[in-house]
Amino acid sequence: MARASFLVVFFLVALCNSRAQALITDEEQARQWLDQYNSLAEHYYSLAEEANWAYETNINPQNQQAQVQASLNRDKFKKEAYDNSTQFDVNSFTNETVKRLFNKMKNIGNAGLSDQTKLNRLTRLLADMKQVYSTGKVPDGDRELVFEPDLTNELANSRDYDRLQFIWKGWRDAVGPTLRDMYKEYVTLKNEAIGELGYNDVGDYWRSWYETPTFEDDLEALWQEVRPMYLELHAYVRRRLGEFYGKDKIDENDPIPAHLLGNMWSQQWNNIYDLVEPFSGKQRIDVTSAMVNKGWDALRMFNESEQFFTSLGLIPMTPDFWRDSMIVRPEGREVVCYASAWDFYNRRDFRIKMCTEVTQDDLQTVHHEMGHIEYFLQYKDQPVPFRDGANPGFHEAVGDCLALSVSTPKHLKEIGLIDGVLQEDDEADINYLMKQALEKIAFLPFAYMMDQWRWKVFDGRITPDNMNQEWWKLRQQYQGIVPPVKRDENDFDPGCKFHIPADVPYIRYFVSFIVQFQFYEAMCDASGHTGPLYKCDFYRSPEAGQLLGDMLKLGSSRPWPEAMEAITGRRAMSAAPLVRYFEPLTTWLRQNNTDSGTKTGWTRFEPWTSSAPKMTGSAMATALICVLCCLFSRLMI
Ligand code: X8Z
Ligand code: ZN
Repeated sequence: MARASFLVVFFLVALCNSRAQALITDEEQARQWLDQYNSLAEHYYSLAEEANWAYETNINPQNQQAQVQASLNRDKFKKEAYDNSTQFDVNSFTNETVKRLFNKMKNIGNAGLSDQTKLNRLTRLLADMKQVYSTGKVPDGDRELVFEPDLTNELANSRDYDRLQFIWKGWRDAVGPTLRDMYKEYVTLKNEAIGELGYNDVGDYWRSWYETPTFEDDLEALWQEVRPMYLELHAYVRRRLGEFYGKDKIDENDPIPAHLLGNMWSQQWNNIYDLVEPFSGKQRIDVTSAMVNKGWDALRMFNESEQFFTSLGLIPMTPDFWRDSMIVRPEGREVVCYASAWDFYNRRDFRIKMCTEVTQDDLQTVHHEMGHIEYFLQYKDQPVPFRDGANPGFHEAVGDCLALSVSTPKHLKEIGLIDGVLQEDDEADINYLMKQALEKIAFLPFAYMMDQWRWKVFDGRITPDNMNQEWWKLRQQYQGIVPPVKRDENDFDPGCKFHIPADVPYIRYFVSFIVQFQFYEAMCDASGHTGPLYKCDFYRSPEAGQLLGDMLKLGSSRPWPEAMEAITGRRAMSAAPLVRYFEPLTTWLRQNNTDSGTKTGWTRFEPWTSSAPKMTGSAMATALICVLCCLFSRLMI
């Protein structure tokens, strides 16, 4: 604490000295100021992260209070630093890096809120929303189901229509209504904070991180490019689900009921691979049971992941990482289970927090999180404002890119999760690509619509009294899904997805799922891979590792197209590698849908109602006759 007050005084004195003067043009003075800023930023950021870690790994009122206080201290520092940075005449500077550092300093987020009472309230609200989400439970007889692992597992594994519906609705009842009013207040306060920074609204601020004037148009173009693949996949899955659950439950022209896709938000569908497998009787490509049978545990999964990173010559996890990370759900205390990776901004301390289960899904997530840590490690010596992804999508893409290599049957065999001789024929390939598509292609419209919804909430196109209805309109429009039970405005279904109450923007994942295939293709080329892209495993390729590592080291010191160029040789985001990867499956799906007379797309529905059985033809005819009779009898009178 003594150190903290000393630093505050030191910092303020240094800055106040310059306050009375005209704008400072001396670049050397600016550099010194930045150095000083950097060590203070490390100090306040790491204290805030420590307190946040303590809270999220042990939710209780004392830890929440300490977390809120540390966050407010950091915000106070950020605001003062930003205010004082305006003493410099940044436009007169010649050094691009110095200029960029000063510009990054404007990104102070909630700290922009000058009314302290409101900032306190917003900070508390954020902690409370996370708590509501993380401690939500679904009563089930004499049990209480927690989200991870109970609800996640049931959604993934149950094939009972009614049980799935119970779980799906139960989770939404458990947290949605409580979060609804909190979220409205959050939107108002957060917009006010961001407004003070000169942005139109929070969405405008979040999008600014991509430094791309045409960002929204670029995203729409990418979506239009991949949408035809999604429509083929959607139509195929809908038909197979109809065959399994019955045509009365899933009509061939309708959106799919949201609870049948193996995931609480229907965001990734790989858990229902068994229901939609193209060719039966082939080698198993779902390795969850192999992991369990071979006695894998969370530590083994983390070790395997690190081994993959180091095989590329990338940086291993640190001793502190292994000592301080939380990799399984602890007993006897509430925690935020949602997986996350943490940079404590002291160049030493990096951790993962995850309630790992022994499943293939979680093995993917372990790689995902370790990808974040690898980025942290690579850019740790950059100044604090540059300790970030080239853009947020890049950060999300690193671990997933490596996992594309890990998930190849070739690699799974290498690490002992597939036994016997590898089956390599066209049917086995289509099965594999289907599994990948259920994870990667199914995700794209979800990742796109999440922030379409939020941007509209923040800029007022969606008003507080129609948040849920508009959510379901977008869910139907992009994903072609409908709720299995009636929804109304007392529900708050967006709040039942972690990133919404947790204040984490989501478009980063859409970007990630596009660019990870660009990174993957570049690394495959560097490793000397030839043949179909989806067969590439760049395990033990120092060339692939070097290419990635060089890009990660840049952090956010350069605009992202330069980072993209460093790894792929091209500056733009492109869906071409993803389209190439899935090409054999896309062709197969088109053919299969045509041959089976399966139509793509869906007819409109009242999305805020439900997918409950519809009026049959005869009921419709009876209703029509009644109306006509009624009209006729009126005319007669
Ligand atoms: O939230 C995550 C990571 C943490 S950054 C586990 N992901 C998104 C999600 O689960 O919704 C990874 C993929 C998409
Ligand atoms: Zn992530």
